[in-house]
Amino acid sequence: MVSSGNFFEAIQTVAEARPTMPLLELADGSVRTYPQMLERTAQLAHVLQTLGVRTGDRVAVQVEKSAEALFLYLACLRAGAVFLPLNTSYTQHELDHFFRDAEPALIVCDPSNADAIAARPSVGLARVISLDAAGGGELADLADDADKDFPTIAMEPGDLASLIYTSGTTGRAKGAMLSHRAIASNAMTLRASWSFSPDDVLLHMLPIYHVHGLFVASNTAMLGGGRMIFLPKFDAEIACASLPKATAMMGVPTFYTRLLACPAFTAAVTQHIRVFISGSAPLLAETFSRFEEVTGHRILERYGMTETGMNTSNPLEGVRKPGTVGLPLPGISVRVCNEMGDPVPPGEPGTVEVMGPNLFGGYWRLPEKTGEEFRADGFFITGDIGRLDADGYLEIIGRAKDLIISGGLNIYPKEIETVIDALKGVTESAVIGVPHPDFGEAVVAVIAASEPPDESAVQAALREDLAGFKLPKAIRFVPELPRNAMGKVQKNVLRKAFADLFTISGAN
Ligand code: MLC
Ligand code: AMP
Repeated sequence: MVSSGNFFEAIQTVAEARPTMPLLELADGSVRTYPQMLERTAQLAHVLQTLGVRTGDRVAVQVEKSAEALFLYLACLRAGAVFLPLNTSYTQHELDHFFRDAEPALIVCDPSNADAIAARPSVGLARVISLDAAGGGELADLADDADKDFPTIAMEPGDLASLIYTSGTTGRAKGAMLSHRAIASNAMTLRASWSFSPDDVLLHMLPIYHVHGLFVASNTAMLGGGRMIFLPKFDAEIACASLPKATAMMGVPTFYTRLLACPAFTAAVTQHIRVFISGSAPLLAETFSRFEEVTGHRILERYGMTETGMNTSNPLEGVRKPGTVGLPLPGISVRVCNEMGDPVPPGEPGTVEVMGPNLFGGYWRLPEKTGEEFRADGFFITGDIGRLDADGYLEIIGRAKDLIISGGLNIYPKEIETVIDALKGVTESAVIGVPHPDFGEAVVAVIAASEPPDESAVQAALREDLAGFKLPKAIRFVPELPRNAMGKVQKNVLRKAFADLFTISGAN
């Protein structure tokens, strides 16, 4: 019985009804059962309390994916703490902002980074503790000695469960405040819409530091009472070997294009799969068609974002339209509006706006920014440009925000431009996304320079400050950047000029 607003209680209820069932099957073949999850999250929750983490305190976590890492997320919910996951490729420089802004009480990181992180002034009063890729380390050692029972902390539905940073157009990441209600409602909606049940085995190869792998995949599978083949990262050959044991897979479009390019990927390996789900970036209609030709499966595409969880989905039963992200999920309102916030007729493009119990509670300590992103009637302005067809299916056709999505990871050009512009000899730069056969979009830096620096010097400067996935896949030097009459850099002109930089033929 769910007795408070704590989302963990919903998972606990499922787990208690499955006293012997496996929850995770790991890369080494070992299994973690639902009861083991309950015991381990209890132990970890005790450790959190012992380390001084109180209700509402942030726990920042930058660790490799493992069963223990998933259990740490659940333990944070259980203990009423706020889970703050961080991409494992963030540099120390990037981490400073998260630590300063979120002021975590505890930072959990890989042992190889622990000393360096503890020495950062940005850490403030936070305690730093290690957890390694194998699920060992100081945190695990402390947990081993802790009690295996823990009374889950009662929470209000509106209380903060997780703080997930999403980059901003200004170059500063903003923390999206996600309540227990938002996470719970989205997980329950997805479980029901995609019919996740105890019979399901989800092939889970996504990172768990983002909404997709954490809330969409893990929460939905756990609420369904099924199990996950829980692997550290995506690898097409390993996916092909694992698919015959699975019933469902979730991934970003790059997973699907890489599968199609893998010789071991055939219809036979997919025959027990009931649904392939794609999201986080546009799935090209040609990938959808190729996938159907090879396997007979029509990939189910859905659409969401960190601030909202999932908003729309193509139906499990019924027509899945390629090139669309489907229909609004139950309980969620989706509209397409002009700049004034007035809905436009079907077929016309506009900004996608959403409202529902899935919405975040605003940006951490940024009330003004939060206010700018909401309409007076409570709809959230996503920054995506879309259009609704006559049947109510949503098509995402562009973005109003200056954002690149590469392999499902968001990259804000401003962050990269700031580093490049500071380099000697550089007049200014424009960072754009261009089509790429593997990543969907690739980062390209266009640099106007009086004395162009070496490409390697540009890359080295970027690597010093920024995570590897943000680095340009190509750099081009130009005499000057194109500008419109208002003096604004015309990134659309640059995108057109460099559209064929990475040949699209041969994709898939
Ligand atoms: C890694 N690299 C990338 C990259 N991932 N470059 C551009 N875009 C990416 N996405 C770079 C690394 O920096 C490194 O460069 C090199 O590629 C090899 O790194 P790797 O870790 O071995 O890469 P690989 O395993 O191939 O990873 C690619 C990937 C991964 C697509 C499998 O990025 C991935 O799992 N993406 C999923 C992201 C995700 O979960 N998104 C959901 C966000 S939530 P170098 O130079 O250092 O060698 C969201 C909401 C929603 O958007 O709707 O779901
Ligand atoms: P994030 O901030 O990482 O949560 O990324 C959210 C953004 O990813 C959305 O605002 C969209 O721009 C994009 N996105 C997610 N799913 C899809 C999809 N199926 N098709 C197109 N774009 C998507």
